This record gives sequence, structure tokens and C-alpha cells, in this order.
Amino acid sequence: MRFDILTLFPEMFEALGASMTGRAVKDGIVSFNVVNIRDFADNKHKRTDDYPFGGGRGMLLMPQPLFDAMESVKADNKRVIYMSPRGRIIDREYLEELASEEELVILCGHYEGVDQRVLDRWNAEEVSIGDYVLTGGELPAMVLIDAVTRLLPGVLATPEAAVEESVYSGLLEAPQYTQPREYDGIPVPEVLLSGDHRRIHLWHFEQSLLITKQRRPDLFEAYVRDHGELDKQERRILETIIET
Ligand code: 4GN
Repeated sequence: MRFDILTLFPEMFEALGASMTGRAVKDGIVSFNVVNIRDFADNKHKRTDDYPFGGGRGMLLMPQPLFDAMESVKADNKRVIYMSPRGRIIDREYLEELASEEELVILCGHYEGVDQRVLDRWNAEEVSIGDYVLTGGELPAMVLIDAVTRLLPGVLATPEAAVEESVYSGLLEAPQYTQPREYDGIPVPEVLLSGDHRRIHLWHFEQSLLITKQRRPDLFEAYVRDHGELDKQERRILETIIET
């Protein structure tokens, strides 16, 4: 999958060279073409922003550098995403839809935004990572890219990991522990050392239910309404937690 990323701050995207996104690049699963919008400014001061017509706060990215930058990545016939607090908030379903694309163009705004004609000309989808405002679209773009990349085949060690995990399964994850068995006087729950996979599974299930009910009653209610197949013991655990 190829991402064309249009930004005034290309150096921020060096972060994608680290960790799992960096691994995915080396493995040829994903590529990032980071384009500096300023390189397309045709005025001698390399200005990319100007005051909004009608007044208002701040500055807007002006059409000319953006039109030329979009043309340079052949954005016609590509899906174009604009990171914006006005956008549709991303969820797993939307991320999966994006992960099935061959290429995406991501436009990162700065200042107070971009001239609307850019968004209209390329039919940009406005996408948000949540109801808060940041100084630029770069961090939201990296959140989106990371979340999409880890859904691509070959990025996670096990393909099931992507579907079974927290939130996606409808429940939050149970607490986890690693070596040593006791640290600073605090032991790992005995059941996890038992080697009894059935008991361990039921403990994880119970812990997930408890933590979800406590922290995310909305998710818990949805799960109670619409859980998949449960065996007898799982049903008993769920019923007990509903009653308490
Ligand atoms: C996106 C962009 C937050 C989001 C942004 C978000 C840059 N902040 N919630 N800031 O996904 C106005 C024009 C703010 C650019 C934009």
C-alpha cells in the first residue's frame, strides 16, 4: 500500500521509520511518499498561506501550492483524505475499508486550514481521530497511517491478533503479566502459572468483562446485547457479572 502525504512539516514523518511501520516499509508492505507543500510555492518567498476572505482567525493554506502538490502525486483517481476535526471519526470498520486500498493521498492542514477549493477539487474525505483540535494534521495522519498499516497482511506476527484484540472483540483486554513470577513482593495471579488453558481462558474472559463493565459501560451493554456464541461456563461468568 502506498501513502502520498502532503505536509508543510515532512520531517515529522520520520517517526514512521521507527517500530512496526518502519518494519512494514522494509518488508515492502507499505511505502510513504512524503511531499513538502512548500516545494510547490511559486512565489519567491515560498509562501503557502494567506488571510481568509471575510476575515476570521489565522491563515489558510492557499490553493496554488496545494493544487500543484496534488497534481504531482497524481491525486486524480486516488482516494484523498483530509485530516480535520470536522471529519468522520475513524473506527475499526473505516480502517479496514482504507486498508483494502492500494493507495491513499493524505493532506495535512496547518494554521486554520486549507482553501475549500482544494477539498472540493479532489473530493477529499474529511477524517478525524477524535473530538479535539491539534496544531496540524500531521499527528492525526500518523495515527491513521499506523492504525491502517497494522491491519495489512504480514505486519502483525499473527493475523488473528488484528481481529481478536481489545475493543475490536467488543471487550477491553484483561491485565497481562510477564517474568518474574514475583516482583517487589507482588505475585502474578496464580491461575496464569497453572498451565490449565481452560482456567486461564475463563479468567481472561472474566477479567475482560469486569474491566469493560467498570470502564466502558457502553461497550459492556453492547456486548451483553450482542455477544457471539458462549459456552455454559462463559455464560455463567457473564450472568454473575451482570448481576453484581
Ligand atoms: C485533525 C486536524 C485535529 C484533527 C487537526 C483530528 C489541523 N486537529 N481531530 N488540526 O483528527 C484546522 C485546520 C485544524 C487544520 C487542522
